[in-house]
Amino acid sequence: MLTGAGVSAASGVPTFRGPHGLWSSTSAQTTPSTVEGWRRYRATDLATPDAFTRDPALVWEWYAWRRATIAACRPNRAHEVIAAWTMRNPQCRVVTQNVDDLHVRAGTQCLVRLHGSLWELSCWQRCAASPRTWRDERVPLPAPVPTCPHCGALARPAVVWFGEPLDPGAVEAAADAAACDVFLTIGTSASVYPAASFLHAARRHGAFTAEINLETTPASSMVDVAIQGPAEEVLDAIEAAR
Ligand code: BJW
Repeated sequence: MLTGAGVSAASGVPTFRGPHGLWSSTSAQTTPSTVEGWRRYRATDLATPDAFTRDPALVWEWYAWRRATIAACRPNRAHEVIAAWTMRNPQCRVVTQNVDDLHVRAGTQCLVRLHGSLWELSCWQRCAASPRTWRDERVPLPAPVPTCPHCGALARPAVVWFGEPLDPGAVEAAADAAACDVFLTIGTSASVYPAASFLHAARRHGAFTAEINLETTPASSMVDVAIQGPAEEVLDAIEAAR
């Protein structure tokens, strides 16, 4: 299955797109310590290597705010049901675009994290002395911008920004997971690639496909069954019916 920000919405983690998403409006004019404040910014102001080059402090402020928000969140029923499926069935694999760790905290097995983790950092200069990524769960982080403990250069969040390649191992594991009999796409706008392409791959493989989402997405017309509803309720009902 492929999951996106909608799976964490009921936990209080803001989605990116949609009416309540982080990138849904440019009109709010409050300080960026609230969702409304951050809505002034576009994806290209915050989630690209160019944005980080231009203003690392702004980008880090956004990530520090998201880390603080997410640290206060707990996995919801959608995470719990998905985790239970992976515990019961080792063939059930979860490919997530989410960087929030809530699938991990729910106990999900066989998890592929396509876009990295908000709780990991890497050296912006990719210095030879530092590991590829390292864990840093401090909330708040040292202001304004954390540095590489090995070379003193800027550290960056170990997430995948627009225009950056995904980890080849994660892409391979996701492609492997898409070679399945049943493929679910849950709580994702299905608008970001290559993540969205795994549904196409599953269809080519002959999988039965289903979507669970509050709204219609580009995936809705492609799947065998599109269920419109909140993931935490739909998954709970499916689990209760077993
Ligand atoms: C609920 C709900 C509830 C709410 N229940 N549902 C092919 C075609 C076109 C473009 C491209 C292409 N291939 C590559 C591109 C370019 C680009 C791309 O996809 N652009 C599109 C936007 C057009 N892709 C890339 O740049 C990727 N890199 C790449 O391809 O590199 C190639 C390369 C090769 C070699 C050298 C160099 C480069 C990288 C993409 C990285 C995406 N990064 C982000 C930020 C991650 C870090 C962070 O979080 O800060 O990932 S962007 C953002 O979008 C984040 C998400 O993981 C991702 C997907 O969002 P998601 O999860 O779908 O959330 P939303 O908000 O969009 O949707 C939420 C949904 O939930 C909605 O539908 C709601 O209705 C629903 N919902 N509540 C059920 N309770």
